[in-house]
Amino acid sequence: MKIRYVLLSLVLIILVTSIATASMIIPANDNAKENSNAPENSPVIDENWDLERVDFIHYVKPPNVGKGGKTNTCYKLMGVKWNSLPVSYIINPSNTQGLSENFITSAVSTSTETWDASTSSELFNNIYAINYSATYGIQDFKNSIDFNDYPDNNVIAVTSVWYTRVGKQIVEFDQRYNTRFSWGDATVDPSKMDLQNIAVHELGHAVGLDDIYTTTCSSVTMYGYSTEGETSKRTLEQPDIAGLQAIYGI
Ligand SMILES: [Ca+2]
Ligand SMILES: [Ca+2]
Ligand SMILES: [Zn+2]
Repeated sequence: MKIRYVLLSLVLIILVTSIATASMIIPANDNAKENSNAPENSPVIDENWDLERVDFIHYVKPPNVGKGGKTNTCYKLMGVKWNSLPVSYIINPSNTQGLSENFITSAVSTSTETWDASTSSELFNNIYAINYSATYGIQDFKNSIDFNDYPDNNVIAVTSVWYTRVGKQIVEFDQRYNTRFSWGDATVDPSKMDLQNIAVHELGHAVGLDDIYTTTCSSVTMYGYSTEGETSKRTLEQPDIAGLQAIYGI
């Protein structure tokens, strides 16, 4: 996977620390291994804060998706969590597709509250910030969400999560929605990539849930593939809720 090599190269350039550590957070996803097209997560180590970073790449569904497989849970935990709640976030609504600020902030905040509604923990701050210069991918302890080009036609969105090596506390997430896709409300226009649908999925990573690639689990929100017109991820399925509650309580 090209991305992985780029990020690994970065690691090599920035520091000469052990690659062994870097590889330890690649999820041992047996189901994903069944599919040669399955994405791999790319860890990058930040030396200054003793943080680790993992990128979740959300792909368009490939023509031949996996073989399916056995799973008991249909959810997977990253093994990291926020200790300091609620999580505040910043939305940069700037986009070249004519999407209104209100449409974007509404879709994203509805998505954060979808997770909140399934645990008694207040995960996401009800109040979000809007900042037209917020940018994805900068480790600054600001949780930034933006719309911009991601140089891969198959990548719908990416969420980066930073957490402490010791204690496994999430300290930051950033998200980018790839403007190579045409975003919108798929209940109005099924040719669009539904923003709320993808946002709920991506925000699952922001709170500590991993992707699921098993086709028998394809109805869950944390299933790792999507297509235009899909809106089923707007609502959580029982395994998504079980995963969330395993981390943050009922
Ligand atoms: Ca909330
Ligand atoms: Ca950031
Ligand atoms: Zn994902």
